Amino acid sequence: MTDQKINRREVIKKTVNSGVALGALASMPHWALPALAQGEQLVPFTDMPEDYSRPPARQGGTHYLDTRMIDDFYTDNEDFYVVQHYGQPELDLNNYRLRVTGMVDQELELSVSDLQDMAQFEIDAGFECGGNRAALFHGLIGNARWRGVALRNILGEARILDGGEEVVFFGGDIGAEEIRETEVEQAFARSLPVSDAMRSENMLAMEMNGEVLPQIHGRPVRLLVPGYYGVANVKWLVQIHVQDRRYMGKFMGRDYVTLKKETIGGQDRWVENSVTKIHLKSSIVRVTKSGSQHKITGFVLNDGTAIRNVEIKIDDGPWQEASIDSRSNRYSWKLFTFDWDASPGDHSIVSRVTDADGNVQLTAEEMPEKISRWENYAQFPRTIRTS
Ligand SMILES: Nc1nc2c(c(=O)[nH]1)N[C@H]1C(S)=C(S)[C@@H](COP(=O)(O)O)O[C@H]1N2
Ligand SMILES: [Mo]
Repeated sequence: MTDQKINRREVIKKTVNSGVALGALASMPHWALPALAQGEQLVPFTDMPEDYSRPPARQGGTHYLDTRMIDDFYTDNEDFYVVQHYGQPELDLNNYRLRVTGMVDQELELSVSDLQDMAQFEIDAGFECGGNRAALFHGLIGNARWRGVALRNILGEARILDGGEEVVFFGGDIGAEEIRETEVEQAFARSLPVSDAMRSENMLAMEMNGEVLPQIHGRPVRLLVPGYYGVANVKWLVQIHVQDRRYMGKFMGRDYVTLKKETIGGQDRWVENSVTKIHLKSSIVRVTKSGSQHKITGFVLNDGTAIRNVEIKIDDGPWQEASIDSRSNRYSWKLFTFDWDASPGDHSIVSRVTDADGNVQLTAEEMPEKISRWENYAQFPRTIRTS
């Protein structure tokens, strides 16, 4: 984390020393400057406003990042995107209890230290908000190393009873919702069928990138469901409830619901689905140059299925294979780079990812007809001017 900040300061110094755009730089805060290697420059996208930059995450608000700043495998905790729907509750950590209730043999009440005393594991996981989209240059995104307790150990301790089908995860944040002309208070909540909840990678996370889980990311504990969109990762988790039927709360049944046209057994139908597993997606986020050599960087996210390749297309050229960062692992994001011998002028560049099952990332035109803006995973052509 700190390495990167030092990096950015070093870059400011270097750039200032080389006398480039001194006035503009002096007025720019450090977070608006990309980390660059010596002699490297950021090449401007022409599809982005010239003065585009994003302030760091701060208490109380939402945050999406300037994806041109993506230069490292792990996202700084201060730059990881932030989304929530009912504010950011500050839970009293001394009196905090995670309750496990419902169709279990043994209900549980776990304090922060009870959770810390349980076996911990670590996992790299990247995710994006189900509402992430090209209009934000896909800034609702991040990748981190998480540490915490395996959800299935906790469910194992509670022992789910026969007939328990669904596990519901309640946050400590409560909002007022109007449902059929009646105002009711509801906690943010999401659910998983028992078989999905028992996956070994699901975590109750208490640390993010080696730091205590930041308050805005759900302190003291959040659920992490690797391979799923952000909405599954319930922050400020206070209760896990096992029940015998589907949970139909707002964020499962009404919001974060995609409406699209599908062919079902030969019949075209409009169908709705809750936002769950991350669709196969890649996007170019950054282009730098050193001398005349250009480097394209982008990310891939998906549900954890192995990736076959990422390809880049420049203007009307052929698809050419990019290199995938060797630190990539199953549930992390996968950063890719492509060395581009660019001729000066205006260009269109686009990436597409193919997974090991042969699924290819679709173009916007090939995407199913979709009403809601959730799950924006089409190829994202970018425009850029090289000199
Ligand atoms: N308790 C709670 N958890 C929540 C939410 C929320 O509103 N309340 N929002 C969800 C959504 S929609 C997203 S995209 C992710 C964002 O996680 P982050 O802010 O750590 O990036 O948190 C999820 N978990
Ligand atoms: Mo989200």
